[in-house]
Amino acid sequence: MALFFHFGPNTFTDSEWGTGLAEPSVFNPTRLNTTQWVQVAKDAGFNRVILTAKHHDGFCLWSSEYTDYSVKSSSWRNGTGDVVKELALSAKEAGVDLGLYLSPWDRHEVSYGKTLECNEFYMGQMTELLTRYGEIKEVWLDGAKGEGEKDMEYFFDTWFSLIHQLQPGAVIFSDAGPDTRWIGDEAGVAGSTCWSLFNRSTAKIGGTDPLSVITISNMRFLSTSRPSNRYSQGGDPSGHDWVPAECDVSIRPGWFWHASEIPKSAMRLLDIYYNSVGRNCLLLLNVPPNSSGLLSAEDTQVLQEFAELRKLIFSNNLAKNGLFSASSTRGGTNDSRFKPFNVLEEGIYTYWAPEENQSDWELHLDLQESLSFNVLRVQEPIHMGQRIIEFHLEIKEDGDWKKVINGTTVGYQRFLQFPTVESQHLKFVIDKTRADPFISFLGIHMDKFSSVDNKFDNSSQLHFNSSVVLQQARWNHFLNSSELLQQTTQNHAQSAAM
Ligand code: FUL
Repeated sequence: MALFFHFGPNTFTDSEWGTGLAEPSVFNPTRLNTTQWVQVAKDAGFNRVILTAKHHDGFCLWSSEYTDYSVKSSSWRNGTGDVVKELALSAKEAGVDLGLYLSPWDRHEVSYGKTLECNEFYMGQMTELLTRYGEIKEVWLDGAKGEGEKDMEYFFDTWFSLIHQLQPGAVIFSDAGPDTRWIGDEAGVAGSTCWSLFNRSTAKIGGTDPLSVITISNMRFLSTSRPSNRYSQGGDPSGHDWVPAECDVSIRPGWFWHASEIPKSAMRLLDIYYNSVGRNCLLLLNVPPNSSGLLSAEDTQVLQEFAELRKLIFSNNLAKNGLFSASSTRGGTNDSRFKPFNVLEEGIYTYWAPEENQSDWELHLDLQESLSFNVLRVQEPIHMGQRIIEFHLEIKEDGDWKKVINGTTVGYQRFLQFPTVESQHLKFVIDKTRADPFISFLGIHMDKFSSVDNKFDNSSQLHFNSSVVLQQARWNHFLNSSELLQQTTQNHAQSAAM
């Protein structure tokens, strides 16, 4: 998971897509503290941060030699400041990865629209960013631009070669990869079938966004959502390229900070987590720094609660004392390399493998006592590809096997929620696979917070896909903040006592 920081003149002018005409002097974050940004990320369990080094307005958060439209023309630190540098230092000190977003669409730059000139300008700025600030782990770019904007060609392949040449370890994000792809929506929701396999040639980077105006909390701004893309959401089991998806979503309605907006609740973030991280994706959560240059207290509070929820649910694997057996084990039951018990070890490098050429693939689990649970967590050792197409979970109830939930695709990590069940015996069955299936992790968990039982009842299902406000109201109904805080405090007290 990574935190996204949208920051720049828009933060001070209450806008989303800046026109590129805002005076540089508007940029004046008097208390800017990138160490706080990184610490918040780290404390909430995010190990990467990505900054909008330049958004569509063209204002550079570093001092670029290719334009004066940057921090050097602002009054912030008398024009000597460099946000990218400060963030790079804070991230390095904290051991958190750094990524940078350099928008190709530049509404300030006069060469925008002149293909050769503008591509050179973009590559010049990219070179500055990738040679001045140490190791960059991700480069983020998109093809977004407003309707009626000047036409020009972006030399994507040349850019990608330059990036890989200057930063061989950097992952490049765009609508079509090459290394990680946009999931196709800005809600943080992946397809319930989600392959890392993909055909890059089938996807297109960008297009023209409709400049629709939406009203939230009496504030009007441009909708930044792009048309949804089902191909990106699901990936492609026959795809030739390995391009895992990244789900970008903002903690607030807008990408930039606006005084009038409030963050989503921790319960909403948990739901997003199930639908992104729990569906084989990276989650890129935007938490916009405010006009003081800090992450706002209400956002950091929600992030802490979100981290606490994940800990309460996922730190206790109910399968940990279980006895595992399998339909078959490669090398026989005495071969410890592929034994079913390996699925209890965290990570992807130890795994259960069945004998070759089987048609049944089952993992049996005896919990040694009857337990209640409502979440399944599965991982595949993806260094050997993504293989599983369909699977299901069964429990033994009154002597009979009963199906609890069906799923499609696992990949790096898959979470499945279902109404709470109680049993001592479970069977994880792989129904369809592209090649011999392997399982590297299997967890059984109890989520007491999502009220998933209500999620599965028809009346509440009606509301489930509705607006943030409705969802928030719904979550608040099940768990209000003070209840969660109480739980959090109790938990801290318990760990302190241990
Ligand atoms: C989009 C942009 O238009 C938005 O402003 C935002 O930066 C989002 C993450 O990507 O393409």
